Amino acid sequence: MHRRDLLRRLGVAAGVAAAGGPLVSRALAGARPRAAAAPTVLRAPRSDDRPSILFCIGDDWGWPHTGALGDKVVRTPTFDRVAREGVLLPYTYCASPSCTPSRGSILTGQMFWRLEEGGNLWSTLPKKFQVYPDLLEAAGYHVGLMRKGWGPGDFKAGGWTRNPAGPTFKTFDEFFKSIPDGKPFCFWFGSLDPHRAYEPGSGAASGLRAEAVSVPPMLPDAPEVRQDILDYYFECERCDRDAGEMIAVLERAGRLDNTIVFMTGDNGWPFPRGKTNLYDHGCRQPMAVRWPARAKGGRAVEDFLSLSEIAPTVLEAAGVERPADMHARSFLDVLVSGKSGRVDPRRDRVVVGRERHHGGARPGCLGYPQRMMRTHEYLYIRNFLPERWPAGDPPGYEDCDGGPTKKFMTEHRQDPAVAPLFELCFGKRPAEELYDCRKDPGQLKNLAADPAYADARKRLAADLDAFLRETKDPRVVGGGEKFDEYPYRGSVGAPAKAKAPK
Ligand SMILES: [Ca+2]
Repeated sequence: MHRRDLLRRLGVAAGVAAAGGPLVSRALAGARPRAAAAPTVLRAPRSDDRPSILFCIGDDWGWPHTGALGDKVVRTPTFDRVAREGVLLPYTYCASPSCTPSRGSILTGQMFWRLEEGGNLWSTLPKKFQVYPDLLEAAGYHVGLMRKGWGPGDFKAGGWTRNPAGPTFKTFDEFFKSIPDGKPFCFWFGSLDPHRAYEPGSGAASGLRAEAVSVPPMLPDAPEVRQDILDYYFECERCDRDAGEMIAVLERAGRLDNTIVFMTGDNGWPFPRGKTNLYDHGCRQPMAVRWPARAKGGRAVEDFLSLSEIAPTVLEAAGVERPADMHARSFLDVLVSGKSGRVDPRRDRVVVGRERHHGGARPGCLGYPQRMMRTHEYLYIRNFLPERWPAGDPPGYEDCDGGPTKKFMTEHRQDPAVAPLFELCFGKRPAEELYDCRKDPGQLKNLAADPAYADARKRLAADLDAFLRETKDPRVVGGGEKFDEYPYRGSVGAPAKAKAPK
């Protein structure tokens, strides 16, 4: 059924895209490839006609910090090229704004709350959850990982002998040379950028101008904050540059155009009310996908997308059957549709959630359980245990990464200009939050108690609840307290960033 669906969809798409359906049809039938007319200088290694996968993910690279998404300061020529020649997806969200559950969802095609211990930071991923790199490898793909794959956590405790994102290679060149002739590949480039800590002044020293920065409304506009943003941009640019070097290798070898290149980040930027939060700056991601062999370029698609949908998408593109419990939808149909704007009317919402992030954020290693539903109009958030502190207990607020912006806000929390922002970023929150994203794009004014929005709130609450029940979220069907009981496999001290050689 699944393969027939795929062929039907691609058959429809063949009428739109010039490089029609026969490529994938042959791959599904197991046929050997014909030599493609590619602009090559180097021809080795040849692939069969199934698409290769280059998945580039920044660590804490948040929306909208790319040129293609309108940021006027950060320079991201690689992302911008992928978007220009591919599909820009500005309504893409991670499954959870925390490294481990976000990456677990990407790999398994499951919402993080279905991953047991894997729903928390610094956890493990039980081996019973199948991951797309393994499934592609079993189908004949050559698989590799560079730098940060699934994690942080202890994958061996879950029964894995290697990182669930694949076997580790030191460089992309080393991986590329290891591809056996005729094989498609699946590579995960997990940059360590732009995760904190930053080198103070690195952004300004690279030519970025503090006065050009647009400080979002939940942060104080102070020189310390502007410099912190520039230093974050410096690392976004390094991530973008590293991905560009891999794309250049593929291009020189004539392997680029039948490679699906993804560029995204695992959670929002590491600033107050960003990473670990369910507001746009916490969980909305830059996302662009380039695949000229099948997906017409130069398009922006405004459908909602979850990073948990990458696994079913690449499996469908490769003609590999998905596991029965991989419930996330594929967005291959959207990619190959050739259309822009809102393409699939069913993709009018996305759901994101969070369990335990930093193990030292609250006494007893407790998390902050919450779920949200985002539509084009609204953001609705349900906080299951509002008596807890969302950013972690004072005075440490350990669920917010340390850095100059957090330090500035903490030191100036009594200043009249900073106090309301400090409360927004670090204060307790009610059980329900509702933001009108059309009037309040910064998501600052909670309307959950406003009678004028009662209908919207009720509708979103019911829709969110229905989705959580359908996907068997322990927080609504029972067993949610287990997320607080799983071991925290990291240090409760501040996690250090393991920097790769520059
Ligand atoms: Ca991260």
